[in-house]
Amino acid sequence: MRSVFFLLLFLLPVWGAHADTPAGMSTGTPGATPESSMAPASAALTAVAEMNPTQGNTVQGEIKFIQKKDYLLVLARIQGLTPGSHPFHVHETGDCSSTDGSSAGGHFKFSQPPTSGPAATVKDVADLGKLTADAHGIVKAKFKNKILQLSGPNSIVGRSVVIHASDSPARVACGIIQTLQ
Ligand SMILES: [Cu+2]
Repeated sequence: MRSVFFLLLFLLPVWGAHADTPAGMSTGTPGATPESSMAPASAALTAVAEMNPTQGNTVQGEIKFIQKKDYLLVLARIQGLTPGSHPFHVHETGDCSSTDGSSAGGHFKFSQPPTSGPAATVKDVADLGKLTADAHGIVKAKFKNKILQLSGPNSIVGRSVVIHASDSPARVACGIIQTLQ
């Protein structure tokens, strides 16, 4: 009898605590449900190219693409470059299997070129800008790109990013653009 009393003394606060937790959570649930149902949609608007070196190079890092309302935010974190300025582009084929990066093909082009807006007057829509590596070969940079998109007929998802040498068109790194799930 006495042991039952002690057992109750022990369990009651535990039950109490457990009873509080679901009640507390259920008050948060109505707000949490729309947020979690939005998560997959917002995740689809972010893509990453994991950059790997071509043969004879040590370039590594990632290029992240985040779709904002009016532009595509491009975040680059790359190491192993030679110091200086490196052009980088979206290339048409999502294939980095060749040792020299040539499998990525030529520059990405719109399959449905727009006739108006900023993209209509740009000569090379594949141009992402230049990565300027410091003395340690490191770049952390961000770019606002008003031309490229992660959805629609001209989406760059499934294409590749190629980083070039600073002094030649040689391809020093390649990565396939993939959406984050
Ligand atoms: Cu290129």
